[in-house]
Amino acid sequence: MDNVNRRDFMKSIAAAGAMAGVPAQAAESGSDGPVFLATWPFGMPAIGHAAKVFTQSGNLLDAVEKGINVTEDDPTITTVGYGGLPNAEGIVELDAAIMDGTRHRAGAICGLRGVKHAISVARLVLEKTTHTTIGGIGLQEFAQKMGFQPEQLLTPNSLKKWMEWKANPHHKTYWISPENHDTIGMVATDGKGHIAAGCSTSGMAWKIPGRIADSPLVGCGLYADDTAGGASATGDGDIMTNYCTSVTIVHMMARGASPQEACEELLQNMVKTDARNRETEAAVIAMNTRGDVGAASMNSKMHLRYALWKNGKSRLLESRNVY
Ligand code: SD4
Repeated sequence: MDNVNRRDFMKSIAAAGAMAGVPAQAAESGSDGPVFLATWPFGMPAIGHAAKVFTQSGNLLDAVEKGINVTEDDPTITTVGYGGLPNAEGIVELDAAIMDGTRHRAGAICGLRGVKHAISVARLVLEKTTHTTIGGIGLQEFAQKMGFQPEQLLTPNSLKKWMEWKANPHHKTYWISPENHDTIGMVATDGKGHIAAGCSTSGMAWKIPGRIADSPLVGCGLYADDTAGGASATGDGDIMTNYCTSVTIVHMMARGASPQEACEELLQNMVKTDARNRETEAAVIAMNTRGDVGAASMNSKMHLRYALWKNGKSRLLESRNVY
């Protein structure tokens, strides 16, 4: 059965189920309360904290922001915030974005230097300005105006790694290895149909200064829309940007695909358009407005494990590889 037919089939099953009062099936379906979904094992403490913030404040965007701050604070995570591996010049540059599916507005920042809470700066772009995305010198000034004090984001470990890379006469440039990528992406619902999403990354290690990939681009690294759901992406952003991964997944869900079907179809479509993408390190997560979730990775080279907080419990789950 091809994907489109399979989706129609799934939709007809879901419709029949709804008529009979049976909930539709999905990879992880059914929840009355809030649900938090995040990429990678380091998403576990992030969703735990997000759930706590949501319980205390009832504010979904606060929950996503503060949850992601936990990952940004951790110096042992070399791909996000403090301790993230730097660009080719040895400077840490952070990308982040946050999106409110209710207002259908996002705040995003690209190439932020000297502030570890990149998602919080993105949140302030959303809340305090009429812009969506800020980068360059203006971003540094904006962060300062918002009260962020400059801080050193290199740790002894990340500095050492950069010096080793720099000193190696055969060093590869602008490459990805399991060591030097992994974005925190989070999608959340309050259990009442509202969706929020956020992501934060130091991007590809040793990147050309100023390089911007998928994470801070609305529709690529993240997307949230209360009419359908939300999604986030992790992997080789130089490739994934070309597929507008997150908005594509959300639009598939709007047309009736389950989050799991949408994630898998997105990755399959990447390979249909270019067979070389079979080797791309790419993974996606998604959630619909009912709190059903899905996750898929391109292949075992970058097998995504993801964190799910649902019905009061956190679990680490395995995504499905499409190749
Ligand atoms: C980037 N997509 O900057 C990010 C990195 C990432 O898993 O997500 N890696 O390309």
